[in-house]
Amino acid sequence: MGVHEIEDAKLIFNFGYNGADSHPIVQRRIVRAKQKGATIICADPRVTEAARIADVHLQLKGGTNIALVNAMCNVIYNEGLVDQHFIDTMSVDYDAFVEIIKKYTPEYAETICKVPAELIRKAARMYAKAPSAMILYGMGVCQFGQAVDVVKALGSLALMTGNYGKPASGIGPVRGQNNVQGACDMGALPNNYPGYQNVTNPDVQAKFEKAWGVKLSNKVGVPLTHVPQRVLEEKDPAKKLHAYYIFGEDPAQSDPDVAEIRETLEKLDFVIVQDIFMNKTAEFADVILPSTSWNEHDGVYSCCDRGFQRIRKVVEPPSTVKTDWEIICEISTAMGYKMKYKNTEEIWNELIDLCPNFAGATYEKIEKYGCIQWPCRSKDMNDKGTVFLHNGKFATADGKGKFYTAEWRPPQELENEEYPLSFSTVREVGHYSVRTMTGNCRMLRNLEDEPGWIQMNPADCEKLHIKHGDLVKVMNKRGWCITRCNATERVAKGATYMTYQWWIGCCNELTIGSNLDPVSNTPEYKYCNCRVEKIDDQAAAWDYVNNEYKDLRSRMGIKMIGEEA
Ligand SMILES: Nc1nc2c(c(=O)[nH]1)N[C@H]1C(S)=C(S)[C@@H](COP(=O)(O)OP(=O)(O)OC[C@H]3O[C@@H](n4cnc5c(=O)[nH]c(N)nc54)[C@H](O)[C@@H]3O)O[C@H]1N2
Ligand SMILES: Nc1nc2c(c(=O)[nH]1)N[C@H]1C(S)=C(S)[C@@H](COP(=O)(O)OP(=O)(O)OC[C@H]3O[C@@H](n4cnc5c(=O)[nH]c(N)nc54)[C@H](O)[C@@H]3O)O[C@H]1N2
Ligand SMILES: [Mo]
Repeated sequence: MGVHEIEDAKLIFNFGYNGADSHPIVQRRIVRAKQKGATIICADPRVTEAARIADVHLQLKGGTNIALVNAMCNVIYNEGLVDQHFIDTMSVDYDAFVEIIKKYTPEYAETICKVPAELIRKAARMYAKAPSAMILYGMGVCQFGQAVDVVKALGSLALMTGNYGKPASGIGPVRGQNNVQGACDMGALPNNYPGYQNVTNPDVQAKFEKAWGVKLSNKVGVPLTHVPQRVLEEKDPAKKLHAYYIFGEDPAQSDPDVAEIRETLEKLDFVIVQDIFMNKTAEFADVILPSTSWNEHDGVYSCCDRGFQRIRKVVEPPSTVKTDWEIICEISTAMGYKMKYKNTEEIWNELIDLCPNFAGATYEKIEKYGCIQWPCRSKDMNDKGTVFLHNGKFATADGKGKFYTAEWRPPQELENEEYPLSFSTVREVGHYSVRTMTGNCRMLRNLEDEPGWIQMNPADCEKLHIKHGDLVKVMNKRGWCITRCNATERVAKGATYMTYQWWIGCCNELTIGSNLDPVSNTPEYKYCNCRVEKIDDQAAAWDYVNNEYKDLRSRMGIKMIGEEA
């Protein structure tokens, strides 16, 4: 499917995704769908903008996604709302799936999710009866120790109602960053070459060895979130990591449990950071390589709908700064493998020649059509690629959709007496991820600045005798930070939310790094516990925040107009 189809959806099931803050342009299409008469169901523990305009808001307790999805499937099954023909002809493993969902009656799910059983029934009936329904999901699904299970369960919900292979249906991961899909497509994963060709497949290995004239390893690499363990705990010398080449990533700010990350970066023998700005991680680097930013180089991005799009250089970079690909070529050459390309098109042509699913996506065609959605296998100018991945049959080996769900597993760290609140982390509209880019922009800093906010229910604030805007200390057994209290009815009692953009109000001092999804290795950013403490001396706390911020910026060499470094 394509992102534009959202506008034509008859029903949107918006699940753990807050487009209004994360992707305002996508959210505009959701609003337009609503204006055109679409029904909207939103599953989110907060009253997000999507929840506000929804016909049904399933305000579940954080960390209970699969219980809710199973219960919706249970209702659809028990009330005979399934698409039996689709199930019979297009799927496998339905019986095993039914065995699991049987237990998840809406009443049982209510005890876990805290969503009234009748509301679950209402949402399930709406979803199943819609002429076509589209699921959009985001980090409220992915950032849990149980994440991939939920994605598959949502896929099964679409499967049992025949919601595939037609316009404005299916299940859409609204991929996070503009080019995160591209990073995966290009093989920036521990287990794949470009084009999702597995490193353990001998034929694939032989193909790349021949193309590059080298001997390649058939071992899967290390996922980002395994790095601390490989540095701090690994006993096997063959597996222990000694060096870390980091580019386009700021783990000291964006990885969970940053105290552990700092220890990891300190213990490593050698750290290279390649970035367009100074960041927290660069403070630990032995070598810093400055590179050009998105408007200073050419390239190709993939959108979340598998569409390749060109980006073009519009600004001449300073003469001392190279593009990321030139730096990689020079390092590679210095290490003994002569890597040389004239331009990005030459790199792209080599890539598409080695990836059958991308083979037809030439620069010429991307240029002509604006966007080519892979798979695009032929160079024929009329082949514009594939809009519907699962059209007529599924893109699996047997052409069938595979039913799957699992029992609910609670998050690893729950609220307790010492840390009575749940703690979750999300995004905000005015700042981007580790804030190097938006934090260096005066206009955006005027909009919102350190030390960020913690969203709390007003009843919890009252109990703690704190007011909206007060600085508070947020802590758990891993760490603490200082931030401002945002008293808001948008969050339920007992739950708190911070955005992960802030350097001083740094929520990743608290997040948990040890509960990874077993398949995706994504950490449980969306759930751990915390305690919020009132700060009596507000003036001293503001001094602390301002001094820490000033210190950090001066170490990073950030200087704003009209400001001393
Ligand atoms: N302005 C801005 N835009 C961004 C970014 C940014 O930093 N700033 N980051 C980009 C990136 S990297 C990404 S990945 C995307 C992410 O975009 P989103 O997927 O929208 O990410 P989040 O805001 O982290 O989480 C989405 C929602 O999940 C909800 N949630 C929390 N726990 C649960 C739960 O247990 N169940 C359910 N169903 N929902 C839950 C939260 O309340 C939140 O509203 O945004 C991208 N866009
Ligand atoms: N608590 C909490 N933590 C989270 C999340 C959460 O929801 N909660 N979300 C997680 C998610 S989904 C993501 S994607 C990560 C994002 O976290 P990161 O990937 O660490 O953050 P970004 O801000 O996307 O950018 C990383 C670095 O890339 C640099 N950069 C930008 N453009 C270029 C370029 O062209 N070349 C080079 N070499 N560098 C460049 C930026 O200056 C920045 O220092 O954060 C994760 N961390
Ligand atoms: Mo992301």
